[in-house]
Amino acid sequence: MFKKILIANRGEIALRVIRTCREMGINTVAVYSTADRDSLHVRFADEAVCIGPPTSRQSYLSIPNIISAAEITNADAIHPGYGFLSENAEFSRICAEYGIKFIGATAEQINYMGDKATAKATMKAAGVPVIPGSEGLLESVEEGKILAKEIGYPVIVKATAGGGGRGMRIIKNESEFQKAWDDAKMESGAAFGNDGLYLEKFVEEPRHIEIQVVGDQFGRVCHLSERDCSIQRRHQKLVEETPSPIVSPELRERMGQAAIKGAAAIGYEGAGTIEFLVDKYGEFYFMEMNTRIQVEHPITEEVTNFDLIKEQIKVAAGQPISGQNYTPQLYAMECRINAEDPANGFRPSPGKITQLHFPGGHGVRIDSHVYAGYTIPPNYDSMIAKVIVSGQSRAEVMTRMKRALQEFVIEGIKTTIPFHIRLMDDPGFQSGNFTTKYLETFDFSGL
Ligand code: MV4
Repeated sequence: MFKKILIANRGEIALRVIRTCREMGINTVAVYSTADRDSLHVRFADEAVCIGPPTSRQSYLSIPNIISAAEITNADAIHPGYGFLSENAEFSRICAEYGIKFIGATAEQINYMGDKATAKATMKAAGVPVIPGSEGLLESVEEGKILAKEIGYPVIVKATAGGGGRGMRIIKNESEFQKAWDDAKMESGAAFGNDGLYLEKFVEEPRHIEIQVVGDQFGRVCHLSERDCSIQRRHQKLVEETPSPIVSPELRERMGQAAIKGAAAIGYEGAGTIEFLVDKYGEFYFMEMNTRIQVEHPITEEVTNFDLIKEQIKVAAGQPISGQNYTPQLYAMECRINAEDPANGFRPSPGKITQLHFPGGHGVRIDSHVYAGYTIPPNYDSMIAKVIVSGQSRAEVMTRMKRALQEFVIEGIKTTIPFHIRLMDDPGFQSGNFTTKYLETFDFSGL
C-alpha cells in the first residue's frame, strides 16, 4: 500500500481524498496556490506545499510544480481528483516516468478516450451500442451531406477533441450544413488545436445516464449501477440521482453489461464512468467515457455503501476488486451548491461567507470545503458544497432534500440553494419524467 499520497487538487474533492487516506493510514500532501492558503485541504493534510500563484495554469495545472512537490515530499502516488490534471495524458505519463503512481488512467487510455471518434470506434468494436453516424472523422462537407441524407436530419457534428458540449453543432437540414460545419471546425481548431469532426444522428430530448465502473489490475470490471444526470444547465450538471426514474432492472442490466464490456476492452483499471444517452424509446447509446472520479460519485457511494476513493487507491496499489455488480436498494440525490446567482443567469458570486450552518440529520451528507469566514476566491469553479441525501424511495429523498436545503444557512454570497428548493417542489421534476432540456424552460425568476 502507498505510504504517502499527494492530492493534486483543491476544494471539496481534495478534502474527500484526504479523509479516505486518513482512514486507510496513508499520509497526505496537499498542494495549494497562494489563493488557497487558508483552505481546509491545506490544514487537514499532513503536509502542504505551495505550488504557485492563483492562476490555475501556474499552480494546479503546472506539471513541473506538482511533480516537484511530490519529489520533495517523497510521495509515492498522486490522486488528481476531477478537473485540472485528472484526464491529462502527459501528466499520467510523467508520473509513470518518475515512478509515482498516478491514481487514474494510463496516458494511452486517456488519449484513447479523449479522442471522441476513436473512443466511439473502440466502444463499437467492443459491442457497445453507439449512435448511427460517420465511421471516424468526416473527410469533407460533401461526405457529411451524403451521410446526413442517408441517416436523416437532424444530425449533429461533433469535435473529436471536444466533449462536455464544446465544438458541436446541430444541423436540421442540408441548407444549414455548410455553416454548421465551418463554425464547428473553426471553434474546435481554436479551442483544441484539432479540428477533426464526426457526425451522428441527433437524438432529440434524451436523458443523460451514466454507469459507474471499477476495474482492477487482474482484468476484472464491475459496475455500480447508474446515475441520472439529466438536470443540467449549459452542460453543467446541477442535480444527479440514483437509481434513474426511467431505468428498469432489465435496462440497468443491459447498460451495466455494455459499460463493463467497454471498460474491459481497454483494460480499464480504477474508477471510471461510461456516459450514455437514452432516447425516448429506451434505447441507449455510448456518448463518452470519463477516466476519473466524478463530482457526483457520492450518490453511488451512499446507495452501494462503497468508498469509491478507497476502491481507486486499493486498485492502484494492485489489490483486487470484489467483482460484484450492484443492484440498488436505496435512493440518493445530490444537489450542487454553487456560489452563483440563479435569478441572474447563474452569475458567479464569489466573496466572503459571513454566516454558515450546514444541514444534518438522518440520510444527509455534506461534502464541502467552506467554513464561516472563508472567502471564495474568484479564480476557480464556483461549486462550494454538495448536499447528498439518501432514503428508501425517490419521494422520501426529495422531501429530505428540501428539508436539508431549508436548513442550510449561508450568508454573504448568493447560491443555487433557492433554485434547488424550487426544483424539489416542481411537479415536472417530481414526476421523474424530464429530459436534458428540462431547465431550458424552467422559471428562474425571483429566486
Ligand atoms: C448528443 C446529443 C444528441 N444527439 N449527441 C452534450 C455533451 C456531449 N457529451 C454530447 N452531448 C450531446 N450529444 C447526439 N447524437 C445531445 C447532447 C446534449 C446533451 C447530452 C447530455 C446531457 C445534456 C445535453 C445537453 C445538450 C446536448
